[in-house]
Amino acid sequence: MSVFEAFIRGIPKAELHLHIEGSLEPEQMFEFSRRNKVDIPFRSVEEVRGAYAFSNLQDFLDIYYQGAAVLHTEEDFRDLALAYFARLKADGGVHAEIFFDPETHTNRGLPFSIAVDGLLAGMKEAETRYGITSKLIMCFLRHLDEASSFRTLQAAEPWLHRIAGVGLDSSEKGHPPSKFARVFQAARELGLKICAHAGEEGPPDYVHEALDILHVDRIDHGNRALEDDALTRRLAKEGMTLTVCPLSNLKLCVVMDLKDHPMKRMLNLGLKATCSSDDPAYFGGYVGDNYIRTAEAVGLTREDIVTLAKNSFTGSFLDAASKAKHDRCDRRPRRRELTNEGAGGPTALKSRTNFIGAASSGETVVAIRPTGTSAGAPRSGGPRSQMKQAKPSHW
Ligand code: ES4
Ligand code: ZN
Repeated sequence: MSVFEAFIRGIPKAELHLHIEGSLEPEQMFEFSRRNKVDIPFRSVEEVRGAYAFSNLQDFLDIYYQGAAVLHTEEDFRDLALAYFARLKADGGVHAEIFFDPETHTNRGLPFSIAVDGLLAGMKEAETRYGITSKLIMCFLRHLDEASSFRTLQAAEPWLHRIAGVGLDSSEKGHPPSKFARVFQAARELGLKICAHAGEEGPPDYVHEALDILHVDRIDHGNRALEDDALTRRLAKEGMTLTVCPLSNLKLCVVMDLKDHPMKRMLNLGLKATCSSDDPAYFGGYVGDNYIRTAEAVGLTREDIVTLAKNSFTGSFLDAASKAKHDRCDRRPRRRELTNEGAGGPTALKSRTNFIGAASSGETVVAIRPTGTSAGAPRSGGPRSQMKQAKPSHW
């Protein structure tokens, strides 16, 4: 491992764009299919991986929904989440805000509680085991109708104190944010944070709609906003966080070569970009790989890496005190890392150990021990404590 790679993997970071169903590795697909006696149309892990060749988002989604069908029990969702958090830990992750797609599961007959309770159990265990804090974001599938999203919001009511926000995902083209204006308004009235996939495959207009109609707190992807200069300037001026996913963009042919990825351009334009993995089991890499491969491809500097890591906290849904704690982290590389740029071998590995070990030894570069809000802790006060009164008329 090179020194630069060790620096990237060691820097404390949050992952803000991760579909937990997209962390289902082929090995787990077989394990859960055996456990639940569900047939899958593959005979080996290699065959599954061989099927992961996509020309666009829809190609991927067809296989992704099929994969998610092996998840049946709370234990499956808990195990899935825990396996993801273990990988995040290895990549220097200290916080994650994870998406799940309730309709993917309720539409095949699972009660709403199975996915949400299983995931919350995994999130709680990850905090105990790995010190990783997390938040849960419930996504509406945009290829379904508005009524389905309202049913989902209603089904989520008993869990809303443990759900940080709502998102919008699935097939983008032909399903603009405006289709979900009313359900997002209802979610906002309930005090939920708002994000939406926009400008992944869809036009810049969808990013405008996400801002002006859904009133998003974050844009997921946002790549195609760069086609509109005024929109780009607006996103930069408003400090809107974009959760950018380079290996996803490559695998889904949003970019044809990682060298063409706009991450560097986004940072140079002053956009508040972050780096995430989206569906790592399908796209060939977790968050660390996304940072490293993008850095290599487009020439991200250490300063860019620090900016991405900082943006991942400032753009998170953590409260101000937790953000401040993460912000106090000193991310300066140690002298040896500066002088050994690009070098690999034993020195690099030693350097990584020092970086991570710095938390307890008080050295210059500190790996944060997070103390943020517990994933499962119920909240008091705030708009959602008046949830019942605030229930929207569409329910
Ligand atoms: C997704 Cl990459 C991507 N885009 C839109 N929706 C999704 N759901 C899971 N992965
Ligand atoms: Zn996504």
